[in-house]
Amino acid sequence: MTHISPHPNSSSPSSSPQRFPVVVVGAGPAGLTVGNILRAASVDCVVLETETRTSIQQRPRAGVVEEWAVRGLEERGLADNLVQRAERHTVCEFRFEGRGYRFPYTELTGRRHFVYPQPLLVTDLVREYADVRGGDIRFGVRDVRLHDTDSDRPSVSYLCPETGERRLLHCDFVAGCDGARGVTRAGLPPGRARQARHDYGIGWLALLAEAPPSSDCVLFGVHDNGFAGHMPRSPEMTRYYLQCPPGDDPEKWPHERVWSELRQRLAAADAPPLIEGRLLEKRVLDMHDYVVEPMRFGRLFLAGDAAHLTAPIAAKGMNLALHDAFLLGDALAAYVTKGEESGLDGYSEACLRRVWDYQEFSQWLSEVYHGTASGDPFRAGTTLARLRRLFTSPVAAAAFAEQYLGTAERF
Ligand code: RFL
Repeated sequence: MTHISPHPNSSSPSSSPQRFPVVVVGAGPAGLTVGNILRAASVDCVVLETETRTSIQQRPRAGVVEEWAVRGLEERGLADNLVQRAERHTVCEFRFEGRGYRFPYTELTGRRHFVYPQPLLVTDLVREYADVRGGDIRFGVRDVRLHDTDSDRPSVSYLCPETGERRLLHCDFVAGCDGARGVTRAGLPPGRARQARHDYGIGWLALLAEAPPSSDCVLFGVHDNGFAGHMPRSPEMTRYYLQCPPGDDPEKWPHERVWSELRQRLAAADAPPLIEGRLLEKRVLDMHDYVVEPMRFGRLFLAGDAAHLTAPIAAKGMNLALHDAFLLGDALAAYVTKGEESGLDGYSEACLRRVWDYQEFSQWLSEVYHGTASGDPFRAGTTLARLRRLFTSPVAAAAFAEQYLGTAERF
């Protein structure tokens, strides 16, 4: 957090300040959902985004949306395309010791996963916010800074991409939705926030293949060479993951090596061969999680990856971002339109209960995925025991399904 300098230098505002009840920093799923909820309640806000509209609409990332999150979007008028176009998944499959084991989670719970690529969801949310609900969104902003967020008169400033001038926005609240590399978390006053972090000590090579899925469902390959994942994204696109050393160079993974490892790690008797395709994305993710507590500091509220990162092990990050955004958007709207404070007061605690539950599940699932390749025969033994339990104990299967789908009633 900085204070605006009264001197006429590069960081002083060069046009008259504007005023908004809420400034939202970041136009990812979290920020755009908050913005849409505010616009629907006729609350004025502005969304600041460092990238261009085209760039955020094309960034390939998540794909799995949990059913409760779809309902939450639907209730807020944000899920028309998703409900029409998303694929419904009812089963996933673990492959280990050369065999495939299908896990029919819908049969156990009645709930499904929706598969809808994040760029499509972001495209829908931007269109609804900017083109339908008439929301103010400023793309390509630079050097966003927060000021006086622990006072009753916070403000946010940024450099305008067209003129290079610093613009100042006064507001009542700042929604920090700028993801893992944003500025809002970094601007927290030292000593006011606790950041818990967990490093898995492994990497995943994240791949996006221009190839139809090779199975009707998500596949998890648990193999001595390391984990491999197969995630259908659309009839033409499939996301794959390969466990690799953290910090590995994607250039060490040419086309032939990628497909050879995928074939080995996803092998199962009687399974059809993988359908190969051009690799459109190839990047190494170092697996780690963090959680910032609390998620509120005075007039600054963090949401989504800005507040907590969940390695994509259990496909939870975007779902948590949406959960935060529902609570924050509703709470801000209730405060601004009706003066109700309870939503804002309870925001951090309500979000963090689900966040910690999902973090714990990711950690548990990580051991299932990575234990056999750890080189430690003890961990390999317990990993296989966890897997076998899922397919022999109905109680263990029901508990896994609940966590996998995020359906627990209370967290
Ligand atoms: P985002 O999506 O990162 O959006 C933040 C936005 O803020 C902008 N920004 C700034 N704007 C203004 N000022 C600044 N200083 C700014 N700094 C940054 C950024 O440009 C961006 O537009 O955060 P948000 O909204 O919290 O959403 C979080 C999700 O994007 C993330 O959790 C998921 O993508 C995680 N994730 C998955 N989540 C799931 O629920 N299901 C999945 O299947 C799933 N698969 C994945 C994933 C993440 C992946 N990667 C790349 C880590 C697969 C992958 C490969």
